Amino acid sequence: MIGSGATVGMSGFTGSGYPKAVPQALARRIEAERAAGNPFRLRVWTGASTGPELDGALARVDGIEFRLPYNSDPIARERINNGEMEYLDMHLSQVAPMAWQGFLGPLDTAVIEIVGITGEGDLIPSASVGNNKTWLERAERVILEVNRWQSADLEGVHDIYYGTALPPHRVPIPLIKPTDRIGQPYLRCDPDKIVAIVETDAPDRNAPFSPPDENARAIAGHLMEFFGHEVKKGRLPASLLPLQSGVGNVANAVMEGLNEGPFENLTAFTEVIQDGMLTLLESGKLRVASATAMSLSPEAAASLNDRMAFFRDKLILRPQEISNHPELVRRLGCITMNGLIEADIYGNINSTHIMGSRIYNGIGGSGDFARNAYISVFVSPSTAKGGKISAIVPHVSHVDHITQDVQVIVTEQGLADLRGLSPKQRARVVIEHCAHPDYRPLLKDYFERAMRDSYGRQTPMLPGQAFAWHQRFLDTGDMRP
Ligand code: 0RQ
Repeated sequence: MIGSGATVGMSGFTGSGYPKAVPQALARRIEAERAAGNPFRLRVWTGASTGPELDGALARVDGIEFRLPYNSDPIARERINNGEMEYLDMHLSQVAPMAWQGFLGPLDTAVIEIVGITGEGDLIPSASVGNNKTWLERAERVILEVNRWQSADLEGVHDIYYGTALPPHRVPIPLIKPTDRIGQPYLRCDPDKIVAIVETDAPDRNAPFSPPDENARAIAGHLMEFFGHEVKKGRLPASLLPLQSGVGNVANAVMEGLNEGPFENLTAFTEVIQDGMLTLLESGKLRVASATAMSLSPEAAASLNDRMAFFRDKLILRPQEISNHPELVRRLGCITMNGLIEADIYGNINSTHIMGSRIYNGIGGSGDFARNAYISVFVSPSTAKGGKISAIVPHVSHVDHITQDVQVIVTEQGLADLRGLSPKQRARVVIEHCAHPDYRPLLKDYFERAMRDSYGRQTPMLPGQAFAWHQRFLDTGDMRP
């Protein structure tokens, strides 16, 4: 059912709801074919990152020729950075429309994890929705994995919207509040396309989060103070606005900070529900979380499974083209909070590439949310690798979010509010409030020399020196002189 060179659309988003059995069987087949002298590689599309049984298993046997739109598997990451796998890192809201527009080529087979099939033949989605609706519609044939491990109480949590169309037939999406349900709880699939059903009983494998350290707590503290100030100034309501929180340890810690903060009646219009958001739902501070996937530590996933009856009316899982829809993010006025690899003094953000060329994960949904946010916040410790790397640099080595899409940067050192500031004003605030003391004088020195010697004074830059810190790290393993 899946031949060499096939394009396979799999379910799965940030380690949840991905197929577990078929990808591993494919990996064994790939090894056997290769041993028999037959090269066998696939093009793999998903919602976002998956788990070791999918990306890990296929990458280990070098079975992926091309991958989109997001990856966080370490083996696949290594293959990509060695140049052995082509990787298209995309805005997650754009994957389904681009597949429909025909921009990505044909889709041969969909392999989708579900929780069950109703008597009417509808599919009960699993712990993530991602691009499943689109894969089921676009693929020539469908293989289903019915996973008994997922809670049967997931039924009813999902809201699958079937009203999207291609231009010139597109209409507004009738979602007014994050709590709105605008679709149906089930995925549809033409039964004639279903060529196999596989039963599994296997957990989603998500990495545990590290407990919030001092830096993460400091970042959360600065943000809580900022939100309080904005409420006082009348620029935010007391219940804030719909929150989006990105992936990663720091983003998770910010959620925990909100749990200790004064804000009540919160809502989330986000992409993934991490442990911290579950805690907020449990405490009642958060009323409802709309997303496309759960992304939980093993302990939180087990606890959610046990207590799904409590959580189910507080969770809504939607297709990622809806959870991340730029028009909805702009209209709802989301407060977006995402992690970064590095920021520069002007407020450009690199979320994806180490030293400009090695991919870490991908842009994910951060671009969908940041550009369209009411307030776009980026959070990070001010240094990485024990202080050998500054997260605040003269110039980012790769750009994911341009300065116009970034309003606030927070590190453990402080918060830079960049709204309404020109590039030179931004640089002074970022250096003063966000940079680590080890690097602050070096950044000031660079900026002053750029002010003096730069070709122009709008965004002062010394092209020959802007990447000197990155080069020094590559040469010596430390950005510091
Ligand atoms: O690597 O674990 O090997 O030490 O990057 O860094 O500080 O733990 O941060 O977990 O919050 O992730 C940008 C990667 C931050 C994430 C990123 C190294 C650091 C560590 C992780 P080690 P932290 P977080 C919606 C939003 C893009 C997608 C997105 C991300 C590792 O937030 O993937 O936002 N964002 N999606 O040591 C070298 C630097 C570094 C560095 C950090 N400057 N140089 N290494 N690291 N800064 C959700 C979805 O889209 C699914």
